[in-house]
Amino acid sequence: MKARRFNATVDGGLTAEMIAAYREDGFLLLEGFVHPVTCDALRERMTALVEQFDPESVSTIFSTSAQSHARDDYFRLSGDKIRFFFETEAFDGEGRLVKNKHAALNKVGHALHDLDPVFSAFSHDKRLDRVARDLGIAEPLLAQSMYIFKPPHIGGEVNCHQDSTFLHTTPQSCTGFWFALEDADDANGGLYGVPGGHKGPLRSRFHYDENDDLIMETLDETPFEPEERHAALNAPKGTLIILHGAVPHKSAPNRSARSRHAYALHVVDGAAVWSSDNWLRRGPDMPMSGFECA
Ligand SMILES: O=C(O)CCC(=O)C(=O)O
Repeated sequence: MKARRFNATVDGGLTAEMIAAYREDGFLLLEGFVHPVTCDALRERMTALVEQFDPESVSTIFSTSAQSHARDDYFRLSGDKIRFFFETEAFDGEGRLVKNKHAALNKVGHALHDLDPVFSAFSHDKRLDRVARDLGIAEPLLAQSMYIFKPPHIGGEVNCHQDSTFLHTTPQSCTGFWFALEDADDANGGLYGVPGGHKGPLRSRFHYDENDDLIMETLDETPFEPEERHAALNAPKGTLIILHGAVPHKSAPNRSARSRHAYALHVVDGAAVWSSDNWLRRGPDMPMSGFECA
C-alpha cells in the first residue's frame, strides 16, 4: 500500500490539500522539510553526545536481569533528562556490549529538546509551530524528544502502537513529528502506518497505577489492522512525518547494513488536560515549552 506524499512548503505552512490528507490518513509525509545540512548537523551533534557518554556509567543497569528495577528507574526518570538506551541485541549472554557504542544504541530520550542547545534550537522552530496550529493544535507543547538510531543489523522492531497510549490527554491531542535524518525505507527499518486508522479507538494506555507501578491498561480489545492495511511511510532524508496520536504505526527491524537515524518530537495541546498518571514526568522546574519559546 502506497502513502501519499507532499513537498514541504517554503514557510512550513500546510496547504488545504495537506490538511485534508492528514485528516483522512492520520499521517502526513512532507518531503524536504529539513535541509540535508541540518540533518547532518543533528547527526554530528548526536555523535558528539554519544562520544561523551560512557557506557560503563550504565553498565550495571543494562548488564543483568537482576537489575531490572534499576533499568525501570533509568527509564521512568528519563522524562526530563538525556538518557541513553541500548538495543537488546547489543549485549552478549554475559551482558557485555558486542558492538561499538555508536552502533549499539536504540535511542536517546526524552528531553533533548530542552537540555541540549543544538536539539533545542532545532525543536523550537516557528515553522513547526505553524504546522501544529494548521493541524488545529491550539497550544502546542513539546512533551518529549527521542533520537532513534535503528542501527545496522541489530536495530529492533517497534511494535504497532498509538502514541496517545503513552502521552495521554483529554481530549486526545498527542501528535508526533518524526524527522528522517537519513533515508528511511522498507529495507532499513522504516515506518509503517495504517491510513485512516486514527479513526479507530485508542487500544491501551501506559500509565502509573495507584501503587506507582507502570501498567499497560487495555481500553479496547479491537485488534490492530492486518499487515496488508499498513502503508510503508518511506521517507527520504529531510522528510517530516506527522503522526496523529491515534494512528497505529510501527517500524520493522533493521537487518540491513545502513543505519536509519531519526529525531522525533511528541507534542500535546496545552488546551487539553494532561493525564497526571502518564509515564512521562518532568520536574516542577521544567514545564513543557511551546515551539516558539526556547
Ligand atoms: O522510529 C521508529 O522506529 C518508531 C518511532 C515511533 O513509533 C514514534 O516516534 O512514535
